[in-house]
Amino acid sequence: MKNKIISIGHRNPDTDSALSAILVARFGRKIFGVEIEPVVAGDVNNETKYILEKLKIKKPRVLKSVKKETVILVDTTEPKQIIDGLTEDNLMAIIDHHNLGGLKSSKPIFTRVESIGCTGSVIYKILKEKNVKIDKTSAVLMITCIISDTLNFSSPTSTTDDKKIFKELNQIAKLDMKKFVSDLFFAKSSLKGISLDDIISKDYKQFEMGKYKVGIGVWETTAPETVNVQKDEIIKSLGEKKNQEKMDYMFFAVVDIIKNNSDLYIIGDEEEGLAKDIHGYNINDSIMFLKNIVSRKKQLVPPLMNKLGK
Ligand SMILES: [Mn+2]
Repeated sequence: MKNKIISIGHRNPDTDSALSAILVARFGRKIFGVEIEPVVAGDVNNETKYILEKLKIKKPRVLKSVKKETVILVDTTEPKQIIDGLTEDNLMAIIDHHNLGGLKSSKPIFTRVESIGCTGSVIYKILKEKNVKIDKTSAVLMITCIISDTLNFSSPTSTTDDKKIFKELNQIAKLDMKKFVSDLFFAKSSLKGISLDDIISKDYKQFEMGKYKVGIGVWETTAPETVNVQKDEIIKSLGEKKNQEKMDYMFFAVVDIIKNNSDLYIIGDEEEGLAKDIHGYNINDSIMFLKNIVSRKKQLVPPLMNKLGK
């Protein structure tokens, strides 16, 4: 029997990551000519839960490590963010919208990485090229990827292509966007069932920058104060996480998705030096306010890599 084929995104899956795995599986026959099971590399967040319940889609199974499965990887190529057990031998395809993260392959594989707002938009382009008809539920899933990852087109990661794709998709989905975005962002910000540890780790990514290991967590919310009231405990936990994971630097940003600013938590002297060097702002009570900064990928990671190495 041939190995089972799965689609999966990065650890600590965000909405684009989880829904892209689902979309790839929904169109598995059309894109790859095979049956695919969508899985996630960790529990999905409240925003993802909300949209899956709304669309009556089953939550994907959580997979802790890859054994014999053949893998279609979505929304990352960064080895540090990939599920355990994934090697070049079981990698079949990559669909992503991040910087190339150093994955290798011994044989040619399907690879589609674009500089665009979300993996959902990349999947849309592939479907369009193949003349695949898109059903209403899939259109809503792709719209959700776009809105969630580009923060309703306000992040600098958002492109004109995402806007165009969104318009085409909403001719199928016919969503009342004002209500849709407000409900989605409400779910994104929800702290229901979320522990302090979840706040830090739900959207946390590790990076290798030169010889340094850097951890960056993000919490996107319409109400930063709901997280900032827990700042002292969060900073304490971030310090512990930094030690446990042997990180050289550990950052955490509370992103205000209405005003499009961030509160960057400064947990120690190393982080303070680096953040001041890069952004040049003062720090008040362990927070550096970053005006018009909302994107880890485009605004936090690149200047860190310029300082520390790629
Ligand atoms: Mn993404």
